[in-house]
Amino acid sequence: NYLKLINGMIMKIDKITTMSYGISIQEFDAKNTTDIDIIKLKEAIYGNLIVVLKNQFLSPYEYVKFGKKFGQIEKYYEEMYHHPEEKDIFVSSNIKEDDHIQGVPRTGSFWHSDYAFMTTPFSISIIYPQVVPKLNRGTYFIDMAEAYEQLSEDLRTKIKETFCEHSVRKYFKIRPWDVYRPMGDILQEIEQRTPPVKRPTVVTHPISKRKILYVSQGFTVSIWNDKANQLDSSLLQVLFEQSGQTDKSFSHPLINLLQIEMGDIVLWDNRRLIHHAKHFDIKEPAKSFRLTVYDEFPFSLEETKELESKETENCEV
Ligand code: 7UC
Ligand code: FE
Repeated sequence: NYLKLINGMIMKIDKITTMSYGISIQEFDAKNTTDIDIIKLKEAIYGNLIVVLKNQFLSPYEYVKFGKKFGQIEKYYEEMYHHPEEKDIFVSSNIKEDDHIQGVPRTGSFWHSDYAFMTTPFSISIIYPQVVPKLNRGTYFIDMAEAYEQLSEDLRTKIKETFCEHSVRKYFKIRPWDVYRPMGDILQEIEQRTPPVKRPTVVTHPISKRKILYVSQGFTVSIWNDKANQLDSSLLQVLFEQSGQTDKSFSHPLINLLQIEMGDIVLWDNRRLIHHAKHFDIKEPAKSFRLTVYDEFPFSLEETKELESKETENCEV
């Protein structure tokens, strides 16, 4: 519990005591931020993994304006998730308004990091709950840098110089206009628009320099050695188990639950954390606005090296 003065703004910063990481900030105004505030907030995200800004009441427009200060906003590639006015906002909702649902219900109810199936996953994810369920509020998180650290020496050696493939295919949501379309056509469309991407099984965070076990049950579909031979899927299964992703009771020591309440804006390090939305079968109204941002850093240090070696290749020609 301490007070910090940033450019005249007084903020009360607390550790989130129900989790093993994360901070919450009181008396901060997301409508009136300075460049220094944003730099400090970004440092806080990379250092604490999760930052919750309390008591924020922003319009969709103001929320987007706030999000843009963290970097380049990327709107979701599927438009059925878009907010009707602010297309940059991804809407997760199960609430019928004027006879239709805005956005998509029950999103992210599986272990994943946002856009892990795309060439460049987002750096920072931001969520702003609009309707908070009374009972099942919150999101589960796993710190995949910690998960890497806790692997046995043997496993760490086994996954050295391996790659994983990530795809959205298991969790692609059928759109209203897909009704009556043959399944094969839909599957083909998914593979064409979002072909699986391959990246090292262990990636290094460009700022914190921590090694991250980059696998998630939702999106990681296969594991390969450096000679492009596919390895037995049991290896991937062990990585899911060791990192806590197969624990259906969510009591694995690596799993942390973030509780949310109205007025919270939650920002997290999407390179390092995987998350799992907490939705239940009981039909409780829930609605949340998400923004996703690219910061000024490459996705990983491995990616930087890859780019550098490509550049030297080009020079040699
Ligand atoms: O509907 C969903 O759960 C969305 C998911 C497939 N993708 C979220 C993302 O940003 O990767
Ligand atoms: Fe998500």
